[in-house]
Amino acid sequence: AKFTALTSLLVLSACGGNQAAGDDEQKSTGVIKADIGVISYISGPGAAYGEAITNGLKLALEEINNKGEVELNLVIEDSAGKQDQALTAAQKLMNSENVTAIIGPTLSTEMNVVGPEADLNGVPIMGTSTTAEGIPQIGDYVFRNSLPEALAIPAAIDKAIEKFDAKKVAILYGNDDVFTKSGFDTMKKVAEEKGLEILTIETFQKGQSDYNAQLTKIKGLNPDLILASALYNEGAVIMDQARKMGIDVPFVGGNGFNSPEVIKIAGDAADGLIVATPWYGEKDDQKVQDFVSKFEEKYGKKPDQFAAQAYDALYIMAEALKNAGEADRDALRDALAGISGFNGILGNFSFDEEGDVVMDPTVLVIKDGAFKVLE
Ligand code: 1QQ
Repeated sequence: AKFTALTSLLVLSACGGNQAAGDDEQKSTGVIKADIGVISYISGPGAAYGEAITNGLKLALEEINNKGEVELNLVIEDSAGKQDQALTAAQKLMNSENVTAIIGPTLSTEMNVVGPEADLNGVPIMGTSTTAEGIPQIGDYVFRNSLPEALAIPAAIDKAIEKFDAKKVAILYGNDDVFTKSGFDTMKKVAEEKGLEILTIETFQKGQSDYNAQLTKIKGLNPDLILASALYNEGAVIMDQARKMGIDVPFVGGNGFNSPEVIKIAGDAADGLIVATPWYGEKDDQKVQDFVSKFEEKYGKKPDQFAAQAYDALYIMAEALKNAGEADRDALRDALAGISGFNGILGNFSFDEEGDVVMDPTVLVIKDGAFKVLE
């Protein structure tokens, strides 16, 4: 009902051939075939997020196609972490008649512009790493399977208060990104609710390399904890500079910090970082361990949260396609909305009525250069 002239054209051209071709194929083979578009941050400063995501998707793709119930094909586009490039990629994918749904984009900042377009065009879209407030609420066609900051941050802060008897905090956040701003909003809200004293709120921008001014001020105020809302490249540099200045209190970060890149960039300085995540690779669970060993065999490194979330996402997509019974965008949207009690490597997963995630996080801390459960 709310289609603009331009988007209706897109929808018409996108749906025409697709339905007919899909029906023929299904009749002859019984197997539902679909192209899944992927928009991922695979070049630029945050490329490790997109690399992990596309690796997780490709591993799931092999397994799913081997089972033979559905036959998926990934059409992968790079967004470079940029809104305009993500939107161009989305338009290309939406115009392709064989693309039944889109996975991605990587950043909430990107989803904020891509999600409304996909929704208008009636193309189901599912973020696997978009964690800002309000993403699934963009529209009926917009989903995510990533643990939102609104669930991750309270869990991490609670644990940090309990472990370190924290009373005073400093907050540091990127004020030019949808995800880092949203993470900050949650941090501030939780700090206030928990009766923590907020000593100062400092900001930075993407690509910033010198945090001396912010960290000098924070050091002088002597907080018990630093709450930092950042993507890994800025977050790791902040921790490195903080430790060099003699700031040794724990940091609490959001989803952006939950990447092995933080340890790679910051080294020992990453010790004392607390995050909450739905993914823990050491979990004593056969499904998790099978995934970890297959991933390691294929890519020569352990999977991180972003790989794990993407892997589950393609399984959720495949499950929804089976339930939809055809490679049709509207049927797939309805089937996605109906996914409930899906048992993946991230545990038991359901969407709530707004397409948001229902899941329990685990709190981890970096110690001696590795993520460990914070007991
Ligand atoms: C977001 C995020 C980032 C950490 C994804 C890489 O959670 O942008 O929502």
